[in-house]
Amino acid sequence: MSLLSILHFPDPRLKKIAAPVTAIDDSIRRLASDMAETMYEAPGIGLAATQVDVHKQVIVIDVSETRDQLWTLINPEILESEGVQVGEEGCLSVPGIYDKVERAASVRVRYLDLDGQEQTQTVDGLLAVCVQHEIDHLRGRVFVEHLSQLKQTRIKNRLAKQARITA
Ligand code: K2U
Ligand code: ZN
Repeated sequence: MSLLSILHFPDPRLKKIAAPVTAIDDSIRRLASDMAETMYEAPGIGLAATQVDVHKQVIVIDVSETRDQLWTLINPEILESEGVQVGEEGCLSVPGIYDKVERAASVRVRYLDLDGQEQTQTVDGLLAVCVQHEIDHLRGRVFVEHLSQLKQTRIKNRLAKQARITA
C-alpha cells in the first residue's frame, strides 16, 4: 500500500477527463487501495483518481464516522438525479477553501465494483454530495468552478500567495 500525492488547484492536470476502465485487474485494485489509504490519511471522505494524477474513472468514498465503510466505484455514471441541496464543500485539491455548492439531493448511480459486477444505487445526503463531487473530478471539474468568477479569482490569488510563502 502507498500514499499518493494529491494535485493542487489550479494544476492543469485536474482538468483532464478520466478514461473508462477497460479491465478491472490487479493494477486497478492496487490503485483503489492506494487511493483509499491516501483518502483516510488526508483525511477526507472521498477521492478521485484524477486528483492523484491517474486519469481513469475510479473513485473511493467513505462518509462513515467509523471510517470503515469504503465504497469503490469504477466507471460511475449518474442515471437520475432529484431535488436540490446546498452544502458546505471542501476539497483535498483546494486546501483551506470551503464554500457552499448546490447539488442534487439524491442521485441514482450505476458503476462497476472491484469484482467487475455492475451495481446501481440510489443515495442521498452527504453521500450524494460526495458522489457528485468525485464524478465532477473525473470530468475535470473542481468544486470551486461552481462558484462565481470573482470567488475563483480570489481563491487562485490566495493559493498562489500561499505557494509563494511555502516555496
Ligand atoms: O474530492 C475530494 O477532494 C474529497 C473531498 C470530498 C467532499 C468534500 C465536501 C463534500 C463532500 C465530499 C474531501 O473529503 S474534503 C475534506 C472533507 C472532509 C470531511 C467532510 C467534508 C470535507
Ligand atoms: Zn475534491
